[in-house]
Amino acid sequence: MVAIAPTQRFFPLRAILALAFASLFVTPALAEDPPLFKLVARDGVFTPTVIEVPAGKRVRLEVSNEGKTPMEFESRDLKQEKVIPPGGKATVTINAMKPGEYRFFDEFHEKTGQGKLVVK
Ligand SMILES: [Cu+2]
Repeated sequence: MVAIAPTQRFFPLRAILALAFASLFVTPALAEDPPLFKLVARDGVFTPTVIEVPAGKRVRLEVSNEGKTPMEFESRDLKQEKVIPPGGKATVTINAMKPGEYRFFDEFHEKTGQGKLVVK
């Protein structure tokens, strides 16, 4: 049997706690997600219909389908296409864009489901 001095015995736990505490202050820069913008679709009605996002930056768009029917978030300008069931949501990442207006629509409710992304 090897006698362990109290200081030695307690050091590992203290070291682990110190490391855990220190890790709270480390900013994981690489894990940072692009800013998130939210869009709600409800059976052919987008809320809001216009979303302003910064130019030259990747952004994420969270589309929630709060309607009773499936919707398809689609944008030829943004090269996106995603079917979202009622009650579902999807997040699409949009690459850095030049200033301008980019149309999107709900392909399953195209008459009324229209909106645009204003990049500036
Ligand atoms: Cu489509």
